[in-house]
Parts: sequence; C-alpha cells; structure tokens
Amino acid sequence: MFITDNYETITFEIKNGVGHLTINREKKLNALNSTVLAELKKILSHLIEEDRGHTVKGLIVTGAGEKSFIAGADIAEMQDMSVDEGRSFGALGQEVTLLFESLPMPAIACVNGFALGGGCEMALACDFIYATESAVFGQPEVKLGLIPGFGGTQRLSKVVGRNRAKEIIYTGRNVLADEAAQIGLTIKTFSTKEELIAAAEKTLGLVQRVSPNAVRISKKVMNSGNDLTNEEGLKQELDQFSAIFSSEDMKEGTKAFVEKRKPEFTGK
Ligand code: CO8
Repeated sequence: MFITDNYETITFEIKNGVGHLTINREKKLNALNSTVLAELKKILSHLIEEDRGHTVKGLIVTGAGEKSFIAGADIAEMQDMSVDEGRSFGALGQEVTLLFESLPMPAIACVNGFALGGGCEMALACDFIYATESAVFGQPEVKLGLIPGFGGTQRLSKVVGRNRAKEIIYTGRNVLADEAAQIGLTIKTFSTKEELIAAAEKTLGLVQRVSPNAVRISKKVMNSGNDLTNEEGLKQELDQFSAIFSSEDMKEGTKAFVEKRKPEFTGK
C-alpha cells in the first residue's frame, strides 16, 4: 500500500503511474514551513527507499491554487530563529532538494505563479521546469537580509550561468516567464495550469515507454557528473554504461529492436 495518507501540508496522488505531489498551503502561497519540509522528506524518502519506481514512474511537483507554486521559505517562522535553528532549517531544506535529485524517476516542477526563494530552489532540484506565462521566479532573500539557503547559490549558477545567477541573487529581482524561458531556467511555457500539467503528464507518459532502469541511471550519472570534472564524469558514464550490459532491460530493449517488436521493460 502506497503512503498517500494523513499529510497536513502536502497532497500526493498517483494517476497512470505518475505521482502528483502538491504543496498545499494555498492561503500562505504554499510557503515552506518546517511541517511542509518534514512531509516532503517523508514522501520523497518513501519514493526512494520503498517504492523505488515500481508504482510511481515519474513525479509532477506543483503548488495548490492558481497564484503560487511556492512563495519561498516561511518568513514568519524564520524571523525569530537562532543561528542553530536557522542551520537546522536550512539543512532540512537542503536535504529535501537532495532527495529530489536522488529520486529514481524524473521529477518535473510545474510552476504556476510565484516560485520565489525556497520555491525557486525546490524547482531547481527537480529534473527540469515547465511553467505558465504567469510564472514569477526569483531569489529575493537579500531583500530580507538573508541568502538563498536551500541550494540556490549552487544550483542556479549551474542552470543559468554564474554571472547571470549573481545578478539575480544580488538584486533579488523577479524573473518573469519570458525571461525564465530565454535563460533556460524553464524549458517550456504554457498558457494555463491545465495545459502545463497535461504537458508534464504527456512527457512522463513518453518516459514510461522506455527503460526505467536506463532513465534512473541516466539521471544518476547526469546529476553527479554536474559536480565532477569532464574526465571524472566520463569515467562514471563508462562505468555505468558497461554495468548496464548486465541489465534485463538492456537485453530486452536490444532483442526487441532486432526482432522488430515493442520491448517489454521490467526496470531491472
Ligand atoms: N512566508 C510566509 N508567508 C508568506 C510567504 C512566505 N515566503 N509568502 C507569502 N506569504 C503569506 C503572506 O504573509 C500572506 O499571509 P496573510 O494572508 O496571513 O497575511 C499570504 O501568504 C498571501 O500573501 P500576500 O498577501 O503577500 O500576497 P500578494 O499577492 O500581495 O504578494 C508575494 C505575493 C509578492 C509573493 C508576497 O507574498 C511576497 O513577497 N512573499 C515573500 C516572497 C519571498 O520573499 N520569498 C523568499 C523567502 S526567503 C527564502 O525562501 C529563503 C530560503 C532559504 C532559507 C534558509 C533558511 C536557513
């Protein structure tokens, strides 16, 4: 039985093999407080350690309502934190971003409205971002006397380039949907939230036709290669490329091609 139960601040449902994970604090524009982060940690850990891609073949991450994906970490909760409490809060947020990257299946951030601060950082931890024309990205932490604490100082540079990331972080300015697409922060833009979700479902439907094992290993090599030199990354690719020759999916995929039939992948 899959855990879809008893969350206070998130919802999780599975449709056609795709998990729909929604941050559900609409009145607070889905701001990330400790409860949201703890619940995200719980569901993501379950997907990694228990489900392991058996039931959930892809993940769509959204915010409840029409106005906001996630408007950042909860400022009201942060305002009275001590140094130690700030560290624990930052560590929990970072842990959640690492869990997104460790998922065995692709995760698409579907951004409708505000993706500010910790919201932009959660989207950056997903595999890629689809957005609506109403999307507003930004790292406004400096306006609060803070810095990005859920990975923004590291991941934003890797997606849009270091100097552009510096300009965005030093000014705290908004990045609207057109610019986000132009700088590669998002890869597709849609008019409505319905179209956005339908497109993400379609993409994850395509992913379900290929080898889950090959997708999982591609994700692992691409994510870890991001932090390696070219030479180290290529070595890791070669190690995984050769190891995959012992997989059932590789035997089935190549055999099916030669026999001119559709492959039946098991994910092993
Ligand atoms: N935290 C807490 N509450 C929030 C947040 C937030 N980030 N964003 C919105 N809300 C609440 C508002 O307080 C308001 O609550 P209430 O109705 O009870 O007064 C409700 O959501 C609706 O918001 P607004 O009335 O402000 O809606 P507007 O449409 O007028 O404005 C904005 C929308 C522009 C998005 C505005 O709400 C805003 O500026 N929000 C804050 C954006 C921001 O600065 N985000 C970054 C936060 S810092 C961060 O994310 C750091 C991450 C790393 C932390 C590491 C810690 C160690």
